[in-house]
Amino acid sequence: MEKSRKWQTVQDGKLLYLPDFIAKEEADALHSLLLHRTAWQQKSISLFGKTIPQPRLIAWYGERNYQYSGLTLEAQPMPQEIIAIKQRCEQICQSQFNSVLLNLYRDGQDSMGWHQDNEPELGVNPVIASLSLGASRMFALKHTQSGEAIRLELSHGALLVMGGTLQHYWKHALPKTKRPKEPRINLTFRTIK
Ligand SMILES: O=C(O)CCC(=O)C(=O)O
Repeated sequence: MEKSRKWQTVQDGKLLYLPDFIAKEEADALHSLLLHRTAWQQKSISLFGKTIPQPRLIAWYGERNYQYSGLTLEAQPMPQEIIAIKQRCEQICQSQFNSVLLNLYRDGQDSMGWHQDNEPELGVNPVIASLSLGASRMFALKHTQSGEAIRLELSHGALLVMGGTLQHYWKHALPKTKRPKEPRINLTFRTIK
């Protein structure tokens, strides 16, 4: 995709991709702070009648609890350094966020399966701002009807924003990789209505 500060229109949705949203030194400091200071949790989900630990660690900050995949995440107050980044994302997106999900992928075997961020409490056409810190990983999008695929390498300090009707028509995932990978932290800013 083109490296511009403008929304890119894709089939049934829009994306904004800023590979250099945060400069390296600042991204290094934020990655290290979040890695060591976050009270990371590993939740379990039910899949085909089995309870299995999610292949990643998470934390949830905001004003409200969040329910997804049968889990309830208890809201914790957002730390000041995350509020500062949230405000910069809000400026770029021209949207307000009141919550953030942090994901820690400890290595290439940690992952996120295909899903849509379409829980009713996110609103009809949610804007989701996703900041990447640490190891670069492939992010995959797939149109649910046409099968069109988009792959983006999300590197240290990159911001990807999903908007418009994208969550109605596209699934997204962070696949596992066999390549050796250092930890990656992802912050997805959202609004819980
Ligand atoms: O880690 C990522 O880039 C994806 C995160 C994601 O899909 C989500 O939190 O819904």
